[in-house]
Amino acid sequence: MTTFATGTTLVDKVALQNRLFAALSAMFAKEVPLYDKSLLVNHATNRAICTLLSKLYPGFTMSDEDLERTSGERHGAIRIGRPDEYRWIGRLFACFAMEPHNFYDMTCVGSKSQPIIATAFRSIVRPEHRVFTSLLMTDYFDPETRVRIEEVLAKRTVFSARAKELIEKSERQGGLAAADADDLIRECTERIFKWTGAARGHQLYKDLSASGFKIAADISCFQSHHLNHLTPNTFSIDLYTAAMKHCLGEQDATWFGARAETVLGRIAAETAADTHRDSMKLHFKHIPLDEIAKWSRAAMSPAELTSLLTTLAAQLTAEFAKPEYALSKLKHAGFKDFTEGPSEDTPVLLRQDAYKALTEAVRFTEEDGTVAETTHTARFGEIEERFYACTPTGRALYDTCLAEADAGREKDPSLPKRDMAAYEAAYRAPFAPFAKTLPGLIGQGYVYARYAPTAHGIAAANAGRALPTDLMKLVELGFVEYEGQRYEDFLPVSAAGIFASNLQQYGTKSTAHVRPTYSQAQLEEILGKRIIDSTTVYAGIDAESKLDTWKKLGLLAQVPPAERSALESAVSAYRAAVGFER
Ligand code: OOG
Ligand code: NI
Repeated sequence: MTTFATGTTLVDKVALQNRLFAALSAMFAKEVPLYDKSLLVNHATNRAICTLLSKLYPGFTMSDEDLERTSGERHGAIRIGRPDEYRWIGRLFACFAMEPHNFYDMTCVGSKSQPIIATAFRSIVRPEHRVFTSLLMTDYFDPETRVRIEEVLAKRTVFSARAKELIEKSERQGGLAAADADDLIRECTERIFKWTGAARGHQLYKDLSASGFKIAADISCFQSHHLNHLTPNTFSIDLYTAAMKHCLGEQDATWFGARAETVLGRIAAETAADTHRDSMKLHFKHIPLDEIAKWSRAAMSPAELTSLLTTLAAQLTAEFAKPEYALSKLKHAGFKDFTEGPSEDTPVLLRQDAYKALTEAVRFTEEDGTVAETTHTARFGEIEERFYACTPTGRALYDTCLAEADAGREKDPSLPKRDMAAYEAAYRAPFAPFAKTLPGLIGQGYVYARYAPTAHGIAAANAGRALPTDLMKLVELGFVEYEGQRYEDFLPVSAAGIFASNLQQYGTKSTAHVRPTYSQAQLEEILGKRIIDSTTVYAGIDAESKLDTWKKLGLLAQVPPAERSALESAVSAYRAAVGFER
């Protein structure tokens, strides 16, 4: 809480962000019953993972409240039509401490291109929520189509006068008092992001769809910036997707039980190595690092472990037999066959999957009073699991491995359905160059981390003990603690794939006389603010934590000057990127 000069108490913006996303989730659950049910499935599978871990690490517990907090984060996707709307959206998110990160140019991702440029709004450090925000570029089209799109878009008012007034007030005061904050959240859930099914410009909708521009139809003809999807976080995407396929009636209980045992077995196998704590830090971000460091792995014979896995898988199968998980009774279009992103054993970036877009009722009302009742298929149900943020070298390697893995998958797209084990083995192979543990990935220079001296380390330094500068050696000695930085952004190629598969529409080509090109500066101009490059932030946090750790352990003078000055430059770049005045 900040007390404003006049005595008004302002609500903390991050707390407000958490409330906004809880409210959006409740809104979306009412709009889309299948989303609501998918949260139940996610809760059950996350709970099962926690039960397994509590058996493996006596002392590990997770209350329902903690489970809700830890798995409660979300990312949404919205698609905007007009630059002025886009600027208001940027100002709106700033009221919730969310700033634009990265420029995604979807007009040049090869065969998956779309007439879209985008950024994602999120908090700068340790974000919990994010919104991928697209802008339709009307100059991608021939002049006649462009005018038609702009005419339809010109007629809508997404931001009410009250919403604008609240945003301006927040900017003036540096935040909002409780009652105003409630009002702004209400504007979000009852208007700005709400799905109404009300549309305008049916002829344009039909023409755009017929010419392969379904994405433009989706953006131009609706009356709000409705959420296209709202993606929760899972502790195990493999367990969740198996559960969804089972609950949607695509796979039977026997298949699910066996798959659950395999997936839980992999997690249990990982816990045998000490490095498993690193993935606990990644997934359970509300638990302090020193708490995680205290748990020790229970002694368990192979037979005991097998029996534990069988029991847990059977319990979960029984849970999903309850009527509330009969997702197959709801209208749906099935679940995707395979998960996007790295292989199951490679903890980098993120893995995503989804139930396919639903067909929903829409009513077009024209100015002359003509009404057309029809349907629209765009909103889908994504899930994700996040891993470590890559350095540019790690990212380049990922792109190469992914291209090879994708090519392999395309040769036999039905393999995951027929033989999951064979498919997983084939998909793992191209990612072999990546180490599978955090220390391995750090050693390869592929991911970013964050370091801090322990009390033990400071005591050793104060006692004048000679210490090495090698951070991982210091970790082994117990003098430094560390964690991997989680990847908090998006993957444009996956995003383009998501657009394509959900709109049943593949890449588009510009119909303008001269194909326009787009730049980050152009989107910054539209937003009226700079877009933060997230790699600069990950690199800066990594560098700052290294320098700070060495400093506190009295080791800075021993760091080679070239290394030290490279780290100092990374820190200055980071400060410059996040320290600008808004
Ligand atoms: C946005 C797609 C991007 C993701 O997870 O990559 C996205 C959209 O469908 O509008 O959400
Ligand atoms: Ni998404």
